[in-house]
Amino acid sequence: MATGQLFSRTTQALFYNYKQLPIQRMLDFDFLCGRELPSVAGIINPGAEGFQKLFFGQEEIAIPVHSTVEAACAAHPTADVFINFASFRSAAASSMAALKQPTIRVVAIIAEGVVIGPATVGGIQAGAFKIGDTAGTIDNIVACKLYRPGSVGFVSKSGGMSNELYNTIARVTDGIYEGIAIGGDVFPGSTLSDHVLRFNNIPQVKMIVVLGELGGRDEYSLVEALKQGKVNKPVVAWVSGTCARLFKSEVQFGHAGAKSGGEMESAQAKNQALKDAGAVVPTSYEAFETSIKETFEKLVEEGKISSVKEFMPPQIPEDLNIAIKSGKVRAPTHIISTISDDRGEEPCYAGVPMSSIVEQGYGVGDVISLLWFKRSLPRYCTHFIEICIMLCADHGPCVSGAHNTIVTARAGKDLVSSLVSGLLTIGPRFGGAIDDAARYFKDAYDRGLTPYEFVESMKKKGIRVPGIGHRIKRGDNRDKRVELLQQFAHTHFPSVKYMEYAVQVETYTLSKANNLVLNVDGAIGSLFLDLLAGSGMFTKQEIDEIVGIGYLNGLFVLARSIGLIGHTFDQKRLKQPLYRHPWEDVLYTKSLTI
Ligand code: Q5B
Repeated sequence: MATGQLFSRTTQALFYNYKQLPIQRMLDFDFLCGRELPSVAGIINPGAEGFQKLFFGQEEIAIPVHSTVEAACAAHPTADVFINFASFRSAAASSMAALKQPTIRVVAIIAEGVVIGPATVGGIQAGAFKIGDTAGTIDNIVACKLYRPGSVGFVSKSGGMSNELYNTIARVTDGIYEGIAIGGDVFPGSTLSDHVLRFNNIPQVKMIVVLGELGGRDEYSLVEALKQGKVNKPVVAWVSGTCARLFKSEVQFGHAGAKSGGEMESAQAKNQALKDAGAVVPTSYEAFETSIKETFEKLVEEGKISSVKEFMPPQIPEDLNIAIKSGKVRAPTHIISTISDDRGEEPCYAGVPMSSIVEQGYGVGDVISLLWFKRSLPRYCTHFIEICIMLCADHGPCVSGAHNTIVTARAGKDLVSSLVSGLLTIGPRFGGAIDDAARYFKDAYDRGLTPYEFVESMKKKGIRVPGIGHRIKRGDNRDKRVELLQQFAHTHFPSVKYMEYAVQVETYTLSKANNLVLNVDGAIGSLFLDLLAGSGMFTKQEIDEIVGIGYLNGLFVLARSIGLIGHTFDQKRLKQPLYRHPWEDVLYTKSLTI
């Protein structure tokens, strides 16, 4: 690299603070310029490590993430540019850490909110390397021909005005070779003359454009360099802020350093000094473009600039989200959801906003209606659902599910593991017979089978009637839960035909054995058939679908989760040790031949 050259087409940077957009813009610029090596070697994200996926053209690449500046520099010894996107709170410490690294040659501090400096929008070497968001959008970069080098070295205090000048220079010359914004702070990291002197040493730079501004004395170091003959390339310069004289009092412009101070710091005085030192200084900002144009054309006439080889930069693939937003492309979705939506101001369950659910005093039964059945059900229906949940919440520590949860909790497992261990026992014999009870009772009733025909046909098939039978309940010790559900339905349901059929089935099974009672699963299964058929809220087809899919075991799963969670907490609270089943309770035998 020539003396004074900061960047090349193989320069790589370390990027401090994970900011997806500016990093992606740097990589898009690389692709536009035909770089083979991504310009970001690594990301420093304090406290985090791993990789970040970003696009390099159409491909995705994984950029390493390091937790410290030191680790990043050690991992990427050839990355010699440090781009600091730290917050103003950590900008100083992270910049100092970078400056201490022997591998770092250039530090660009982009930190927002740094008041006295240094902070910059960045810089760009056309066709080679770009710092962060410099030069704006890809469209602007293409319009300003920054994807390939021209012959103009440009330095500016203002980052915003840099974009303006990149455009102007692209229109009236062969384009930018390198552009740097030093920032308009009182204490910039580098001066205008630092860069002009660098440009003077870069053979590809044939002319230099400088945009200063009122306030401070930085432009005078350039005046000195010009006077001392240290710059032998044409310099076109303008110091903006001439309008400050129109104000009676001191004026502070956008930059901390852009303040009208004494006469020496005025734009007029600095423009005059630059002109006297030999720079081409226009009479106004409007004439700046003409001065740049004329200076460039003179160099072309003198044969000092040969024409640039033009090429069409590749198209950067558009981000899918942006393209979708603009209506340019359509993409298939991968999931359909019809029960809830969290995209608006507040989440909705089946179209009902959360605030309505709270304001209108909805209960758990209403929420289940919305999320499972996608409709608001009459109050007696949602009340019935809530009663099912309450009655099935627990049935003591000895039932299969609770036992498993207790054993799991005592093995030291966490809440979710203990809960799931209990839930996994719910099935055709324990708690999970509601759907089958509804299916078989509905089929038998709708086909007009007598309880005798139904039970005996099941026996022939070798199937136990779901919803019938219990380990501890008997004809003379009925399940209270079943009685409570039946009482509620008798009072509130328009019809209880399925439940009455189930009771007739029970009467028959009880005649066979005293434990073949209608159990809680059978009661819920048959009564839910009555709810579906009698509420007038479901079509026949919908009822068949609900029974076919099997919604109703969900009631037991949901309800029993409450109890299983309680059993987990109980065991933990009681600090119960690991459970081991006693030997005495196991029949150890070798005589069985099964
Ligand atoms: N037999 C529940 O059986 C149980 C028969 C039957 C025709 C039947 C059994 C059964 C269907 C599934 C069902 C839900 C396994 C139950 C629940 C939640 C719980 C639990 C809790 C809670 C009980 C003795 C004789 C045999 C059998 C015959 C039995 N059931 N015949 N249809 N349904 N029911 N599950 O006591 O001639 O001697 O061979 O599978 O609805 O889980 O509290 O504990 O809240 O947690 O072990 O309430 O009924 O009876 O197997 O000794 O059978 O009766 O064929 O006849 P048992 P077994 P045989 S509620």
